[in-house]
Amino acid sequence: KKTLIPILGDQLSLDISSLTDQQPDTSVLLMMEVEAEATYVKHHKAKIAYIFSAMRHHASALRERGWTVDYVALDDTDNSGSFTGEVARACERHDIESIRITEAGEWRVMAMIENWEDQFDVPVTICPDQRFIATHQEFEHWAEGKKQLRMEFFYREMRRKTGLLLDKDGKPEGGKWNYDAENRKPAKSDLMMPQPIRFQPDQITQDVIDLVTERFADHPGSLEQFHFAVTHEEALRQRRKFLDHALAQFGDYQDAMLTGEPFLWHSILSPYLNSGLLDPLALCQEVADLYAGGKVPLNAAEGFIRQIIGWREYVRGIYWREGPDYAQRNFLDAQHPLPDFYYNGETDMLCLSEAIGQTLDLAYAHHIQRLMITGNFALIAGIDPHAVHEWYLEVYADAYEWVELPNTLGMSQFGDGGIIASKPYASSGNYINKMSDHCASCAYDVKQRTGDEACPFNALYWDFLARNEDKLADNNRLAMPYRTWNKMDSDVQKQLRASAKAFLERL
Ligand code: FAD
Ligand code: DLZ
Ligand code: SF4
Repeated sequence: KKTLIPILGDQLSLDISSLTDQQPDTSVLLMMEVEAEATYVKHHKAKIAYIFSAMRHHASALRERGWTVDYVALDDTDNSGSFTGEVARACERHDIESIRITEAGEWRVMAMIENWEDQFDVPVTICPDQRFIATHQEFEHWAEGKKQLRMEFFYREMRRKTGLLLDKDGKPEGGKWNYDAENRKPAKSDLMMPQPIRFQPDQITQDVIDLVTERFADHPGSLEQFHFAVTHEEALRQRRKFLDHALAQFGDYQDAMLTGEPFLWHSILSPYLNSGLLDPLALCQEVADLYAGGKVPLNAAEGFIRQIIGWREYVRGIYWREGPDYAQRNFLDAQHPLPDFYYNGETDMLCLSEAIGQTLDLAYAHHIQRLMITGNFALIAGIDPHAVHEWYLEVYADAYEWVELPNTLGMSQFGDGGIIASKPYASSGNYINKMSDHCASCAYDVKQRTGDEACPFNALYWDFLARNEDKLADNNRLAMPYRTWNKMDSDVQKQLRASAKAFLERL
C-alpha cells in the first residue's frame, strides 16, 4: 500500500512539506498537466510552457533523488483534464491507502482537495506550505483587532521574525526600517544595464513549446522570445546574475521605466519564487549578507528584502484572510469592459503599448509598469476590476491567484475599498513623465489636459476623482487633489469631464 503525493505546478520545491518524513518505497508522487488548470483563465502561452517545462524537469530531479513519480502529460491518452480526475485515475493505477498534499495556493484548488477524502474514501493530509515566512495563524494573530492592516507594520514583524537586517540589539540596520524615500530615481538609458540570462530551450522545453503552440493557439502572448529558467540550477544562475550585477542599483531605479528596456535592475525571479524553484528566505539571507559584506547599499538590500518578506507575505495573508469572495469585490462599482488593446498592444499611448507589448512578448512587466501604467489606466478609466484581475492572472508568468488578486484588485484597482492601499494608485500623465522617458516619444502631449492631443491620463485622472467623489472625498490622503479639483474653474472641470467621457466612449 502506498501514499499518493500529488505535487502541483507551483510546488516545485525539492523539500516541499508533503514530502517531509515520507519514504520513496511507500510513496507515489503524482504530477499532472491538466487542461482545466491551463484554461480556467486563458494563461499566456509562455506561462503554460514555463510551468509544464519546469514540472517535467522537476519530475526528473525528484526521480534522481529516488522518488517514484507518476507523470501525466497533457497529451497522454485518457488524461481526464482535471486534478480531481487525475487523482481518481492514480488511485486506480496504484494501491493507495492515503493521500498527502501541501496546501494549494488558491481557494479554487483548496476546495477540490477538501472533497477528496469523501470522494476517494481514503484519509487526506493537507500539509502547511512552509515556503512562506508567516504562517496563516501568525498573519491572523497580527491582523486581529486592527483597524488598518498596513504592510509596513507587518513587514517589521517579519524583520523581527527572520532577523534580517537587524543589528545585534534587534534594531533595524542604519536606524530606519524603510529606505523607500531613496528609491525613486528616474533612469537614463545605460549600455551597462544588466540583462537577465536568456536560457535556450532544451529538448524538453522545445517539446512543451510545440505542445502549447498546438493546444493553446487562442491564448494570449507569444512563445518566440521564451527565455525562462526551467530547472533549479538555471533559476540559481539567474539569482546569481541578479545578486552580482543588478541588486546594487535595484533600490535607486525600482520605480523607473525606459522605452525598450523591459527589465532594468529588477530581479526577474518571481516565476521561480512562486513555483518553487527558488527559496525566498535563502534569497533574502544572501541579500542581507551582501549588505553586511559591503557589496550592496542598504537602500537596495532593504528595498529588495521588503518586497519579499513584506509585500509578498502580506498579500498572501490578505488573500487567505479575506476569503473566496474577495475576487468579486468592486468598491468603486467600475463597469467598463477591458479594452482590446490589453490583448494586442495596439494603442498610441506609448506607455501602455510598451508595457503591454513586452507583456505579450515576455509574460513579464516590472512592478511599476503593472501598478502605474496598466493598473493605473484601468483604474482611472473605470474598467471592471474582475476583468482586470483575469487579465493579470493570464498574462504574467508569475501569476497565481494568492499573489496576483490582492495586488490587482486590492492594491491597483482599489476594489476592496482600501484594505491594502491607503489611497487609490491613480495618477495623471505627470507621474509617468517623471518616472519614464515614454512621454517624449508619445503621440500625445503630457502637458495638455484637454483636446485631441492631450495625454488621456490627464482628463481621466480628474474624471476619476470627480466620478468617485462620494466614495473617496473623505480619504485624507486625497485631500490635496480634491482641493485642487474643487478650486478649478467650473468650465475647466466641465472640459476635463467631457474630454474623459469622449475618450471613454471611443475606447
Ligand atoms: P523585483 O522587482 O525584482 O522584486 C523582487 C521580488 O519581490 C519579486 O520577485 C517578488 O517575489 C517580490 N515582490 C515585489 N513586489 C511584490 C508585490 N507587490 N507582491 C508580491 N511580491 C512582490 N507578483 C507576483 O509574483 N505575481 C503576480 O501575479 C503579481 N501580480 C501583480 C499585479 C499587479 C497589478 C501589481 C501592481 C503587482 C503584481 N505583482 C505580482 C508584484 C510585482 O509586480 C512582481 O512581483 C514583480 O514585478 C516581479 O518581477 P521581479 O521578479 O523582477 O521583481
Ligand atoms: C497555472 C498552472 C497551469 C497553467 N497548469 C498546471 C497544470 O497543468 N498542472 C499543475 O499541477 N499546475 C498547473 N498550474 C498551476 C496550478 O494552477 C496551481 O498549482 C494552482 O494555482 C494552485 O495554486
Ligand atoms: Fe503615456 Fe500620456 Fe506619456 Fe503618452 S503622454 S506616454 S499616454 S503618460
